[in-house]
Amino acid sequence: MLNTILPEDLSVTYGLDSARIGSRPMVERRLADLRGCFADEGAYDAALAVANPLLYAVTAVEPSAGDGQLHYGLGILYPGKIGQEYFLTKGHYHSYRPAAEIYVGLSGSGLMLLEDEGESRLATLGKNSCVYVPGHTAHRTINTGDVPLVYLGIYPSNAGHDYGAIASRNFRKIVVERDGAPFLADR
Ligand code: S6P
Ligand code: ZN
Repeated sequence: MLNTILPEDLSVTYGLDSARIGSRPMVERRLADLRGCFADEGAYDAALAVANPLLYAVTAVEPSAGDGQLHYGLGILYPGKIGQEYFLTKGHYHSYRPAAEIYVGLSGSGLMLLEDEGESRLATLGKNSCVYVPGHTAHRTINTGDVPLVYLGIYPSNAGHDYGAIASRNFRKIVVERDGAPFLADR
């Protein structure tokens, strides 16, 4: 097994400022890619009429597939708000629903919104904090600070991403700034 792993996948060096790993491609999500995610559609359209900023980017490291193997993504989520709602990731279930994930916060400060069919919960993610995302749980990352939130998400190689399920029902809760602090509100 070991001899099937490329040297560049065995150890990587990353930058906290850009979350880049060398010249590896990053999946980039701009404001226009997040239509339907933010609750305040008027504020979304107004912001998009002015600019289409980069909200987040992820570099995936996928050394090997197969039973027992792990993949990880290095993500950077920039600070900002649409209306009162903080910048966020699209969010997803794993296609293989039992697949859990561990998020390791590297820098910045934020939250993860976790939802299953019955419950919505917030968990702190940032420098010095980790989040365990159980299987069968939709997860979204939210930057509540004023600097980029950088994190690793480590998941089984067979997890896959299901964006459709969450795009059709959306998260039931939103995280907005209220009285200068993050607040979990109904959508
Ligand atoms: C993958 C893991 C992360 C996300 C990243 C971007 O399972 O949860 O690497 O892909 O945070 O979020 P999203 O919802 O656009 O994939
Ligand atoms: Zn995930």
